[in-house]
Amino acid sequence: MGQPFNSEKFRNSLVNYLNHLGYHNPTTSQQPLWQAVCLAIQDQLPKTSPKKAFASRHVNYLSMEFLLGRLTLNNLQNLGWTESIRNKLQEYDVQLVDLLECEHDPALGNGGLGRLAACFLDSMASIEQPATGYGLNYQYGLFRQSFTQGQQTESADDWDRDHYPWFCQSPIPAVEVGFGGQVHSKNGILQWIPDFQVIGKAHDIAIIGYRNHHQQPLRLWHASHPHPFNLKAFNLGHYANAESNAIEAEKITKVLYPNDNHAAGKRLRLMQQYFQCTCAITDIIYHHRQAGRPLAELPKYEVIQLNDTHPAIAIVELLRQLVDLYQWEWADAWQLTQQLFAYTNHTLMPEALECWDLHLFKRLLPRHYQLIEQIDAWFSATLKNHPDKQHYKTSNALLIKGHGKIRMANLSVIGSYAVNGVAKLHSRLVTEELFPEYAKLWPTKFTNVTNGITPRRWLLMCNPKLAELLNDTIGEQWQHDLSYLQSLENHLDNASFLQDYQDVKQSNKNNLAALIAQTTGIEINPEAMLDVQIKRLHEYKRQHLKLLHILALYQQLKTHPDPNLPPRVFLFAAKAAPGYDLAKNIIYAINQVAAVINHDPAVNQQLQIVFMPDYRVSLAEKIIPAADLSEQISTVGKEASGTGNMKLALNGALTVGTQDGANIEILDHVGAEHIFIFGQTVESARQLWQNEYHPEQILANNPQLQDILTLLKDGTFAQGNKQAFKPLVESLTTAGDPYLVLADFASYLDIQNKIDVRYQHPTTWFRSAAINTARCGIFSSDRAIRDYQQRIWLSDAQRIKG
Ligand code: B1N
Repeated sequence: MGQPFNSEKFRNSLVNYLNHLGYHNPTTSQQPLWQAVCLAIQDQLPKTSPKKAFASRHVNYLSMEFLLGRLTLNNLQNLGWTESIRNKLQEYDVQLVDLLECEHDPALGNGGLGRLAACFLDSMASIEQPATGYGLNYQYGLFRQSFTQGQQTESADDWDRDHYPWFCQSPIPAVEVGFGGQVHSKNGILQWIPDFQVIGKAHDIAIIGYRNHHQQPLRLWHASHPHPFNLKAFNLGHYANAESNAIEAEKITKVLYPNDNHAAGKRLRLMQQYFQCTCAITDIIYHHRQAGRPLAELPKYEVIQLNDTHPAIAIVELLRQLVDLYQWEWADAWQLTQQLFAYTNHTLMPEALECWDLHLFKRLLPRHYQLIEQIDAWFSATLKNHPDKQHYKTSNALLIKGHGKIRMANLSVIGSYAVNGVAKLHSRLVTEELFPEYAKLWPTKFTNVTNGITPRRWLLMCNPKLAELLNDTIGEQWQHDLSYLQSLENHLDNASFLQDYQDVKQSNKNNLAALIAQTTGIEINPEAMLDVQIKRLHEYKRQHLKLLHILALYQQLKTHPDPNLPPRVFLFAAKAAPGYDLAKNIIYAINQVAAVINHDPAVNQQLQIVFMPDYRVSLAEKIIPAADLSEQISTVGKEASGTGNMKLALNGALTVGTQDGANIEILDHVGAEHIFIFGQTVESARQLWQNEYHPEQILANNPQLQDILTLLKDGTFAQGNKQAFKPLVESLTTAGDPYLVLADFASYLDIQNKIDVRYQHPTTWFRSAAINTARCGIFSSDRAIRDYQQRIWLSDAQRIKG
């Protein structure tokens, strides 16, 4: 049920807001009109949600990233007001679709991890799991990307947070956050006197549940300085110091670090983390006490879910507040802390596992450093009677003084009562490879919760034609419970349903073709197979393996034209971290190859390549409904889960993928006939890594591969410049490439040939596509949240181990 919409009230608010913004009629320029419409919608939202009896504790979801994407249509849809607003605007000759384009994506995240947090907020509000999201209100989100002669150029993503209309009033007290300074002992009591203070102010966005009159906050903190500058320092004559502290405060929430699966190790990042954690912990304790509850009952009512280790300092901050501010005994405080936190691990990649430099940490957070030493000592003490004590200590301590490091993953495991990975394979590797000793010490701590995606944004909203076909075929129940998609199985032999399904896909492809023409100038063949790889650019995701496939086809068509090869459009969209040179070289190579192939009449009827710039949520929403083939070709064991794979499969793209992350579970659900799996297994890859991987031998035995690499080396795609793609080519062959690209090359080409054959039979292809939709209901984030409830968030007695 949607909420009642008051058309008269909406009209009045709209006119008021426009007047306020200095405009006098609704047909005014689109940007202020969009703002006024959103504000007028907000006016009708109830200020509080009805109280209900809840099955599990209140969840505090701590994440450095929330990749929300545009909220306007999402909110309208969840409220059930889309049609009312569309009609109302038409009275003024304004089209809702045009207005929606005014919203810049709030891009406060890098990729999968941040987007997962946003899907979880939607699901928690929709299934009424009480929750607050805690994050940072960055002034600049993930950089915007454009291409200059094929090379990535970055620019600042100013999303104009000060005028974003979906922020709402939050009557939350500001928080003081200290940095630096010293710890003094006064009458036996330790006192941390920070060097400087920063003020955290809460900015709330209401997360609106799906048609349930329910909403709850995403609380984003904004850092500012308490005074124009540090008056004390100023009065003492330390002018430069006073000024620099003030500037530093503003810097904390200036910009999102643009790294995905990589820890930068920078001081400012540590400041961001601590700032966020202190604001969140202070707020959680404040509300708990406001409700008249004793601190000791925190774990009875609250749980704190850590979205990877980025907010792990919250563990130490809670301990500090209990010991220093509330004068708890250390042991009691530590016991309570361990009952409150749960940690989700999202990566096994060594370069993404955060380790803080001990000296940096100690200078910025001297009191927290002492507490970490105490936690470390506590951990050693728990091993007192362990037969393998020494080994356990050295491989699992959170402080490694010899290397001057603090390991945040170790802190997270030790400080939490539950630890989960994000897909079955990943969770297995978390216990077998990342934390084998902890898993032996505390076997019940570890569990799996496979990721999910919200079907509201990733089907209902982004693919309205498919949603309508589903409504007509199986009714609307799937919108509330995605497992109802199973009932599509009854229609798979119905030729007219399959034709409609195919027509929906074609219509989505036509729309995307128009957008591609508009943004890149490339006229794609909308009838061709649309083969998409859309995700962050990273060697482990292997966009360069896709490039090798394209070059193989190019080479083949140049030497042996084959009119039977079905035409394909290869669509890439990906941002590379600004400091990741090899990733940028891969982007450059794809763009250069595209420029040549798209203009070569010998091949461009069958091969077209498009690299759409500035991949973001709102672009994904346009690509996913149109895709035929979903590339999920990461090196096995490296992609913790993936969530793009789920979005594409749900929208009827067939997957070509390795046995990695959640691909394996997609395979389990859709069945081997309806997915294309290739490449190494975790076990065979493990052997290659151990001793046997020699890419130069693979190359020596494969003339086709030699020809392809020659094309990249002889200047064919770079106006004669033989060095243009040197970093890329060298990564494939020298020093035994850890991403095993050449090891999977032959089997990748092989499976791609099978895909070409299958695509030539549209009835079988689209039947498989519809089967993917029917069988992917399990990947709803509503299901994931229910798994969290049962396996992690319920009280200890009620928990079901996954
Ligand atoms: O988290 C997603 C998974 O689906 C992906 O497989 C995984 O790669 C992704 C440091 C990360 N893991 N780690 C990060 C992001 C930012 C950063 O600064 C690491 N992202 C993932 C959701 O589970």
